[in-house]
Amino acid sequence: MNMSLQGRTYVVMGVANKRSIAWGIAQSLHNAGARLIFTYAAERFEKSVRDLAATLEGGEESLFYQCDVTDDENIMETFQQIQNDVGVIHGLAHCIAFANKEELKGDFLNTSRDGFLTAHNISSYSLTAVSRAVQPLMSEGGGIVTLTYLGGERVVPNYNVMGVAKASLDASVKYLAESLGKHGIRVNAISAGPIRTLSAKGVGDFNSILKDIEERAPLRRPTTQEEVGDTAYFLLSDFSRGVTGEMIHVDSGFHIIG
Ligand code: NDP
Ligand code: KAL
Repeated sequence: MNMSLQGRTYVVMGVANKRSIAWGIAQSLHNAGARLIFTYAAERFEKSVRDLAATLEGGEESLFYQCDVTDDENIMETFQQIQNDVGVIHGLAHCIAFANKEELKGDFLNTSRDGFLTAHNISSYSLTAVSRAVQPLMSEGGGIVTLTYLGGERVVPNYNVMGVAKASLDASVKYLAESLGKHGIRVNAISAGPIRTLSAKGVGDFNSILKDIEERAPLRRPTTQEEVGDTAYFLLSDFSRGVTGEMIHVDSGFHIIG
């Protein structure tokens, strides 16, 4: 078996800028020879995504589509267009989450109905919606990977409604793995340690969270985009062909510490 992804095409959803975890995944897949398709939600990020892809050798072959995961019609049109343009897809990386800023501080008890639904809609349900849309394109089988965080398994201060949405996402991974297994499609999650991205900006006390990782995580260092990217590459390659419904922590081992 070889680790090359030459001749394969992957959809990467959620590159906002060069710090995005999705960008780390895109780089790892690209280095393995994959052809990439990028989707972005906000038009304001289109240029950023295109400019980044252009920095990849042969990146001019990449394709770009606008896809807002709150809009079922937009999702269907996007994957219909991808099917028309490229035909078969071998995998997808879902790197999308959102909660209103005001829900990401203070007491979880004060979570509003609207805030709860928004977080779950974008951060959890979107995986099911996108998996359903991509399934017909994955006619040769393949992998779907999503990104989760420890705050879905334990209470992490300020993560609040996003933790509940991640718990729902984590359960969705298992149910989707069962639904899609018969089609040769595997569904897995990577639980990443804290990485300073645009989403992480301005929420919580990121510095003290990182300090804690550096002091207490078994590897005594923060998680990098590249580490997550390479694990996504593994999960989207044939080397993980027996793995589905799984969550792999790429977090310097922090999750084992009590
Ligand atoms: P980024 O801010 O780089 O990426 C978040 C992405 O979510 C953006 O590209 C954004 O696109 C996209 N998004 C938000 N709303 C929508 C929508 N309605 N439709 C489509 N896309 C949308 O942050 P990260 O790289 O940190 O986040 C990626 C994933 O990693 C998230 O699931 C996050 O929870 C997870 N994660 C992050 C960790 C970290 O420490 N950074 C740790 C563990 C998990 P746009 O800007 O175009 O709206
Ligand atoms: C405990 C941690 C500290 C931070 C607390 C909450 C983090 C929640 C993540 C969530 C995705 C952040 C947002 O939705 C931010 C949003 O309200 C405002 N930002 C934006 O709209 C920007 C412009 C766009 C690009 O962002 C999105 N998401 O669309 C958690 C830390 C330690 C780990 C993290 C950051 C986990 C995670 O899930 O991201």
